[in-house]
Formats: sequence, structure tokens, C-alpha cells
Amino acid sequence: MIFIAEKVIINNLVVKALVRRLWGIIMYSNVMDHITFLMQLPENEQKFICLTLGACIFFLASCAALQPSGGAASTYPLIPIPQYLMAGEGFFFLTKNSSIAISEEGEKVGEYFLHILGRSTGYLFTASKNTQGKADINLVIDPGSDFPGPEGYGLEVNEKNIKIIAATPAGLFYGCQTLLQLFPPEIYSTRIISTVKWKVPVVTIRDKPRFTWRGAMLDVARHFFNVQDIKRFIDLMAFHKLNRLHMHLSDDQGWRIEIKSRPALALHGGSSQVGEGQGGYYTQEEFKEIVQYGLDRFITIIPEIDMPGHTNAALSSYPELNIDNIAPELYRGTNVGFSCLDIYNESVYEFINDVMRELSTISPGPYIHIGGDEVDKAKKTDYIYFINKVQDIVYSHNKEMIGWEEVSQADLNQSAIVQYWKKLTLAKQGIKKGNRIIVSLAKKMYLDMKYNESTPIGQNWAGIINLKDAYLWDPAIPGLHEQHILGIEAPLWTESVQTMKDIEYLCFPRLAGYAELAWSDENDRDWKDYKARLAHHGKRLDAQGVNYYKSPLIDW
Ligand code: TNX
Repeated sequence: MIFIAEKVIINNLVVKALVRRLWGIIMYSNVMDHITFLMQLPENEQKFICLTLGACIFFLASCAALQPSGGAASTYPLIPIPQYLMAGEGFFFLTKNSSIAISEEGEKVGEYFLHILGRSTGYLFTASKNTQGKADINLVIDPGSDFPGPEGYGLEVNEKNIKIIAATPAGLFYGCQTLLQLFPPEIYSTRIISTVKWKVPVVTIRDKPRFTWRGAMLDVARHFFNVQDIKRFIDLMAFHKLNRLHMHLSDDQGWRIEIKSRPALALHGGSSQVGEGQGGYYTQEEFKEIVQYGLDRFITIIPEIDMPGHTNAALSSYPELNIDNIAPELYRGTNVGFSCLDIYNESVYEFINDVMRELSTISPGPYIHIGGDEVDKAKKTDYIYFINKVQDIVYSHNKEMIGWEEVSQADLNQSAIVQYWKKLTLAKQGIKKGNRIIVSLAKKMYLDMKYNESTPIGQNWAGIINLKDAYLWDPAIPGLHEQHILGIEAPLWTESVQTMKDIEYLCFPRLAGYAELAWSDENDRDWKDYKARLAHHGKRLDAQGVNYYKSPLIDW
């Protein structure tokens, strides 16, 4: 039996309560009284009671074996922790002769999986399409299968073979990520390792995410990062089952996306960044390449053009967007809140329409982020007027609008999404209007905050966020109910971040914790257990050459 019917799978806590109850009955009642009473009953009633009791004990024992993987950190150090895991005994061994079968609809997922397996093992597998369970590893897509949600999967490993089954390619992809984590960490190496036995512990897993939005944000405006860096970041996200990459493509310090009808944006506005560097921008072709790379890993790219504030680079490129029609100098500092588009100038909306039109053709995802944060220069009524007009433009290009929490003051479309970063009152205003919330709470989730006072890069305005602070909280904070939360997203602002090594240092391992917050059940998260799993996860990061922060809180 691969999958245990949903009703049988019950929460760890329920099992514990039942076991405690049974134990209480045995310990605190006079057992002899019960036995004497039993002996006096007619024989058929005695049989009935004994059988029922036996069945109960069997049921409880099998439930206990089905505990979520909390206690199994050492054998199954998975991050994020899966919903249900039934531990087994023994191992499956992968050899160069192992056969692999992949459903036709899962071909791309299979390519990804075989590429990672091949890099470190050196085994050159070719997959067959016959997924009748005959191969050693079977990656099966069965749309009719009874899986919880579109991203769920089941994974069964026994000593003879492995089977992952999912209703969608996304589910299969996440199943493959879990399987890869079950191998020794060297499986992530980019060169062939011949000293390791490629074994996988016997296990049954059934899993699905808690939130549909599991994101990270990269600010490529304060410092520019090239396509290679973004692809590496996408790979690291995929490995943690994250599925949304929000790219902050414009700010005071730089404009990072080619807009053909407004070429100065990239050519001039893209030529600066914080400090000395020369900035840069993505051509539309490069951006499409990033989008496709993300799609192949089930990560949707969300482009953000921040407005009406955070617009110095645009104002410097096209002076007519300014109230005084004078182009300001390019800006290389780190202040915020000083720039603003000319809100009552119609040509500003023609400009925005050009940008949104081009952006929506190169960004097939359903969302466009319009920023809307920290506009110190505009009065509230003017701000609302602006956001309402921009929202109409976004929807005219068939995209759903996302904005930082300040946009909740405007007349939001029902499908618009509010990104909560600081003020709960603004998030709640969005909820009242029926809008969904992405939680990016600065004091818990800003990846540019330092780990401790002496962290060499990063900021501290929202607080110091060590690994425990980042992990040990729940996004459904008081006043924000689970059903209003679309998911979570951890932003990395890059005022102080100059290289990919810097990105990795601030993101890892905190992002692993956010991935677990986004994917796993709240009841299954436990700091002590997480610490043990993270120590092992460090080896996976090592194998990928990630420059992560070796927090003293973890016994690496
Ligand atoms: C706040 S959060 C900002 C960014 C800064 C960041 C620095 C938000 C919507 N805006 O403009 O880069 O703090 O931590």
C-alpha cells in the first residue's frame, strides 16, 4: 500500500492524546475490577470486547508509526519537513544500472532530476516512459490520483524500488526534491563523487504545501545582479520548494528592464547603482530567459516597477515625468522617500501604460507588482488617485495587481494582493476590502537584516534577525487569519549587498527556515528538531558551494 487513506492519517497531537488517554485508563483504574467484570459476561460478549480492544490497540500502534517526521530528524533530515512520513527500515541503492521510468507529462521534471543525479553520480541514465512500476525509480503523473492539492505528491521508497506519484508536474517536481534530499548530501555536488554509496532510506511520505505563495524577493535595483546570478538563486529556491521570485526591477538607484518604447530607462536609468558600480539591466530577451528558467522549476517571476515613489532613475531618464520637468541627477545613495512621479500629469499614465504593456508581454505570470511604498512626497488623496489609475492600467493588460501594504488605502480590485511589511492596520484594511495578503513582515523576514550586531553586511532598522527569530514564529499572527494569507515572501533589499556571495550569506540558511514556514504544517515545526535537520542541510549547501552563515546556534 503506497498511500494511506487520508482519514487514517491523523495528526501527531491527536495520536499523543489518544495514547495518553489509553495509558491513563490502564494506569489509573483498577484493572482487576475490569477483568472480574469481563469474566462474568457471556462468552460471545467477552469475545466481542476483546476483539474491539485488540483492534483499537492495533489502530493506535499504526498511527504512532505514522507520526509526521518530527522525531525522525537524523534519518530523514528533510527541509521543509513533509506533512506525513512513515519511517521504514533498510535502504534502496542507486547504481549505474538502475532503471528509471518517467510519465510523458513529467518529461521536463525528469530531465531536471536526471541532470542533478547525473552531475554527482556520473551515471548516465536514460528514462523509459513505461511507468507501470517495473523500473527501479518511477516518476508518475496520474491526474486522477487522489492527491491533496495541485502541488502535493506521494513518495514511496522500499529496498527494491522508488515511486513518486503526483497529479501534476509541479507535485512530481516537489517529490523529486524530497527524494534528492533523502540521498547523501553529496548528491548536490556539481562534480562526480565516486566515494559515496548512493543510498536512500526506506520511507513513505505524503506531502503538500501549507501556502500557495512561497516566495523570495531580490532587489536588483540597488545593486544589479546578472542573469547567471539570478539563475543560481532560482535553483537554490527550487531546492527549498519555493515557487515565487519577486524581482524589484526599479528604484531610485537604477532601472533594470529594457522597455523598447522608452529606451532611456535602461540605457540611462540602468547605468547607476548604490555606490561606485556601473549598474546594468536585463534585455527583454534576458528577462524571458529568466522567466523560462523559473517556469522550468515551477517558480513564477513577479516583476515589480516601484511607483509613484522610488522613481529617481525613471525621473532622471524622462524629465517630463517630473513636476518641474527637470531631470534630476542619477542617485547612488541609500535614502528613501524623496522621489515622486507627477501624479496629475496624464503623460505619466501614458508612460506607465507603455511600461505595463511591454512588461506583460515578456512576463507570462498572472501578476505585476506596482510597489506603492514609502511615498513621503504625496498626500493621501493624491496617492489613492494614483494607485487607482495604475490599477486600471494593470488590469487592462490582464494582470493582477500586487502592491506593498500602503496600496490598501486605494479602491482595490478584489483580486489585488497586499504585501504586508510593517503596519498591521494597513494589512487589515486590505483584508476588510476582501483582498489577500502576502506576509513579508520586516522584523521577522527581511533578509537584509543582520544575524547579529557584528554581521559584516546588512541593516538593522527592523531588528536583528538570528536563525531562531527567523524560524520560530507563525505568519498567522493575531489579527491575521490563515484564510486571508496567500503565503509568505522573504525580501532581500540590496543597499549593502554587492555580490552573489553576499546574497548567499544573508539568505542562507534563513531562507530554508522561511521555506519551512511556507510549506510545512505549523504543528510539525519544532526548533530543536529543525536545528538537527539544518545541521545536515548545511552539508547540502556545502555541496552546492553556497556561502551560508554558520550560525553558532547550530551544531554544524
Ligand atoms: C524598506 S519595505 C523598503 C526598501 C528598503 C528596505 C531596506 C519596503 C517596501 N521598502 O525600500 O530597501 O526597507 O531594508
